[in-house]
Amino acid sequence: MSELRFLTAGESHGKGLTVTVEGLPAGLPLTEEYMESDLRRRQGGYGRSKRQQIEQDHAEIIAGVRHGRTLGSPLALFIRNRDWENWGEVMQVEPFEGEVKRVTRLRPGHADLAGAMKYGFDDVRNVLERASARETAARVAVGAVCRRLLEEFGVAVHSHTVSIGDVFASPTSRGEPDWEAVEKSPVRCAGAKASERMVKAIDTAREAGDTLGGVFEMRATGVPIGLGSHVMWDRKLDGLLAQAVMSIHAVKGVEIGGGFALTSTPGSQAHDVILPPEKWDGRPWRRATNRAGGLEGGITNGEPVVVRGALKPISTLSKPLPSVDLITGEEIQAHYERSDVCTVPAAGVVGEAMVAIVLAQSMLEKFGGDRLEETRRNYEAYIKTLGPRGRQE
Ligand code: EPS
Repeated sequence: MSELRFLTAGESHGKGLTVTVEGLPAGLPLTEEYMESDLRRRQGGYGRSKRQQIEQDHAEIIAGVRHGRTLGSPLALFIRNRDWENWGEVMQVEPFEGEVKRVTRLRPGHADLAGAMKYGFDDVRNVLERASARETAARVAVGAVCRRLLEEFGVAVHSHTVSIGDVFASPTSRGEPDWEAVEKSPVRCAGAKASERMVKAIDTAREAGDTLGGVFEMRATGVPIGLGSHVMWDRKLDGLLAQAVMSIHAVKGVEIGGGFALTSTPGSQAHDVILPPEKWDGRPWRRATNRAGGLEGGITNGEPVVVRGALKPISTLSKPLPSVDLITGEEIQAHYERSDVCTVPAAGVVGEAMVAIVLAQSMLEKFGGDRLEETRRNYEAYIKTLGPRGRQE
C-alpha cells in the first residue's frame, strides 16, 4: 500500500466535490492557481454538454498548505458545483416534505439499475448523482497535485486522443506527439485532418441523438527505472495503472504499450532491444523501441510509460434506448435530461491525472521522505546507482 492516498466525496448536483489527500511530503510548492489549467482542460473538448458552460471548476485549498508549500498534513480541496443552485430542493441535504420527481426510467449502460438494486433505492437519482463522471473533477485536482510533485523529478504526463468513433489519428511512431498541437485541437488530437474528421463524427452523432466513444493515450516521460515491482501481484505497476485507468467512468479497456496488437506479432518483433551505453541520451539503459510501454515485469524500465484507455460511448442518449421503469416494470424509454455527445478528449485529461497519481504513489513508495528535500536526496542517490554494474565507482 502506497504512502500517498486520497478520498473524494460529492454528488454531481450537490454542493460540490471534496478531496482529502494524505501522504504528500512537506515543502512541495503548491497553489490553487497551479490546479486551474488541468481543471479547465478537463471541462473542454468538442462534444461536451451545456453543464460545462455552467461550471467553472476551481479547487479551493482548505487545509494542508501554508505560504505556498505543503505542510505534510492532509491536503483538503473543495470544488464548488455552480449548478447546485438550480437543484436546491432536489438535492437538499435536510429532510424534504414536498414531492420530488423521482428518476425511475433506467438507462442501459449506466449504474442506474445495478445501483438501485444494490442499495435498495426507488429513485435512481440516489445512484446517478455519484456515478456521474462529475467526480473526475476531484480526481483531476489530485492529479494536478501529483503532477506538481512529479515535475520536481523531471516526470511529465501528457495525453492525446487516438480515436473517436471510427475515426483514428494517424499512428505516431516512436516520437512523442506534438503536445502543443494536441492542446490546440478541439478533440485533443495532434493531426489536423483527423481532428476535423473527429469533430464531424461528433456532429453527426449529435444530430442522430447518439453518442461516441474512443481511445485516449497517456504518455509519461522522465520516469526512472525501478518503480513498481516484479515480486508480488499487487505491486506490479502495470496492474496498478490498469486499475487506475479502468476506474475512470465508461472505460471498458486498458492497454499498456503495444497491448493487444502484440498478440499478433512474433516475439522477435514484440520486444525492445537494449542499446549499449554509447547510444544512451543522458538517461541510462535506453531501448531501440518502446513496445513494452515502459514496463517490464511490472517495473518501469526507463522508457516512457504508455497507457491507453478505451471509452465506451456515453450511455445517456438524447434518442433514448428502450428500457423498463424501475417501479412499474412497464416498457418505456430511458431517462434523458442532457448529456455529453463525446467525452474522449476530457477522458485523456482524467487519464493523465490517474497516471500521475499512480506514478507519484510509486515514487513516494520507492524514495519516501517526509519532506521534499529528503525525497530528492533519496532519488538522486538511487539514480547514481544505475548504469552497468561493472562500470560503477
Ligand atoms: C460531468 C457532469 C455531468 C455530465 C457528465 C460529467 O453533468 P450533468 O449530469 O449535470 O449534465 O455532463 O456525466 C456523465 C457523463 C454521466 O454519464 O453521468 C462533468 O463535470 O464531467
